[in-house]
Amino acid sequence: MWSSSAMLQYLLAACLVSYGDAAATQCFHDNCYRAMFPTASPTQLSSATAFCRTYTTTVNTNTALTQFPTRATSACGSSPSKYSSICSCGVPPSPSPTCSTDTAANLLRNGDFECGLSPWTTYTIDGTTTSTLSSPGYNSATAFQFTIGSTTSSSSATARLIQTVYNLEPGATYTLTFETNITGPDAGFWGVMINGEPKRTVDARDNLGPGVWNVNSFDFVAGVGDPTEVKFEVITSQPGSVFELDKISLVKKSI
Ligand SMILES: [Ca+2]
Repeated sequence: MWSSSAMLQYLLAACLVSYGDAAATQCFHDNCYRAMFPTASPTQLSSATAFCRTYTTTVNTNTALTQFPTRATSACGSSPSKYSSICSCGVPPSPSPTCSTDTAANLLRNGDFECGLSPWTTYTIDGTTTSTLSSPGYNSATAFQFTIGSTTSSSSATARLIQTVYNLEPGATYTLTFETNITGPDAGFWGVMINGEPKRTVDARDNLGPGVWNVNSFDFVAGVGDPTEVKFEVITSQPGSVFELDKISLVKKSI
């Protein structure tokens, strides 16, 4: 059984330990970025997104391209590489394809795993833990599943599921909602991190208990960095246990 002190230890340890994940590209909200992606203006944000999706997001050295948004040229100049850099940092991902049932407000893509795994990425601590798309999901065809192989530690993550989101508004409150299903009362727990900060643990015994779907959610305030990493971690010492996730959404909270 996982005591509350074990989970507290996880939260405290996670505050201090860098997991060595590949860091997301560092993006700075300088004057050029703010001119391109004004968070207070959905219309201008939309036009910047449209521009960036037709413009390469790698460094573009074609100086003949001059279709830069006029409002941005005073802050960004006319260097193609500057626009490539800003676009690669700031352009929101494409909307979820039609296979997904995600709501339009969901800032995560394919949060219901009805479109496969992408753009989620996985990490496992050794070669014995596997990730699959399982069926059925929570009120749907498909969920995400880790099946735990051998475990080497009960205090560090065995497996992780990660997605990066863009253009959260610094200082605004967001709600992360997710469904969990963990086999066995002593299997362990999911830990959830936002940009490396532990925010929530969900133990197999929490809510309705193990072997059934449980809905979880919490609010957090977005920081100034962009992009934002959303990470789910499995903390377990029980080989053979199964940890599922489904219907994950990240939505800006209305005031
Ligand atoms: Ca699903």
